[in-house]
Amino acid sequence: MAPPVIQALIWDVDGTLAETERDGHRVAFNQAFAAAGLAWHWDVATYGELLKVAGGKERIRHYLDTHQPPLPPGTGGQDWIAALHQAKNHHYQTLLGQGTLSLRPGVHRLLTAAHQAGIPLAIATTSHLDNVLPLLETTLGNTIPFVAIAAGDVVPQKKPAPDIYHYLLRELGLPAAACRAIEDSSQGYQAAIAAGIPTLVTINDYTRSDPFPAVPLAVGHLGEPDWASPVLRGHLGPQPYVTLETLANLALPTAASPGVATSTGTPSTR
Ligand code: XBP
Ligand code: MG
Repeated sequence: MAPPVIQALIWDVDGTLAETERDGHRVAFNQAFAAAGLAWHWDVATYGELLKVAGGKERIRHYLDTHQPPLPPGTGGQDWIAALHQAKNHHYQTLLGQGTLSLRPGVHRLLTAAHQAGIPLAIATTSHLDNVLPLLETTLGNTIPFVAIAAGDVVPQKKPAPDIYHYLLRELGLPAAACRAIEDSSQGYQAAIAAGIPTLVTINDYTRSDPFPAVPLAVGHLGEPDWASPVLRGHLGPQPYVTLETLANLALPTAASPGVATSTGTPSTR
C-alpha cells in the first residue's frame, strides 16, 4: 500500500532546525543580563534546567520564582521582563548575523526534498518571530519557502499546550493527520501529539533525557546519505536516514507503544 501523502511538514525551530539554545539564546540571555547590570549567569547546566519552561519571558519569570536571584529595587515586573527579553532577542539576532549557528544534520536535505516534492513547509515555534526569520535567512538564505509560520506569543499558552499547533492547522486549513511534525523536546512533542499530528523526535544534548511517552520514532539527528541517523526508537525505512517516506509512514503513538528512554546518563553538554 502506498504511504499517505504528506500535506504539510511542520518544523519546530530551536533545537530542531539548529542548536540555537546552548550557543544562541543562552549566550544572548547572559549578554542581556550583563548589559542590564544583573549579576546573573545561566551556565549550560542551569539553562538545561530552565529549558523545561518554554518561552523566553516565561523562562525569566520561572528563574525569578525558583532561584530568587538578586534584583535591583523596582524591577522584576512583567514590563521589565518583557524589556529584558527584548534586549536578549537583540543580542540573539546579532549572534545570528555573525553566522555562528548552522543547521543540524539532515535539515537542509529534508527541507529541500519536501520543497521539491511540493510538500508545503510550515513552522510552529515558541520562539519570537523576530528570532525565527533571521535564523532562516542566515542558515537557508531564504531559499526554502514556508507557507505559514506560527511563532511566539500568537497563542497565550506555549508548548506543551497544543495551541500553537491548533493555530497553525487553522492557518493551513489542514487536518492534523495529513501533516507531520518534527520536534526535539518533550514539550514540543507533547504539543504536537496533543494536536493529533504524527511527530518525529530528533533529540539533542539538552533533550536527551526528556520523557517521550510512546514515541513511535526518535532519532539522534535526521542523518545524511553518508551519515546514518542514530535510531533511538522505531524504524527509519529503507534508508539509514530520515526521508519523506519515513515521515509519510509515521503514525500517532498508541497506548500499546512503550515510551523511550533516550538517555543512558547525563547529557554531555550539561
Ligand atoms: C524554544 C523555546 C524558546 C527559545 C527562546 O522554542 O522555548 O523560548 O528558547 O525563544 P521552540 P524566545 O523549540 O518551540 O522553537 O526567547 O523568543 O521565547
Ligand atoms: Mg525545540
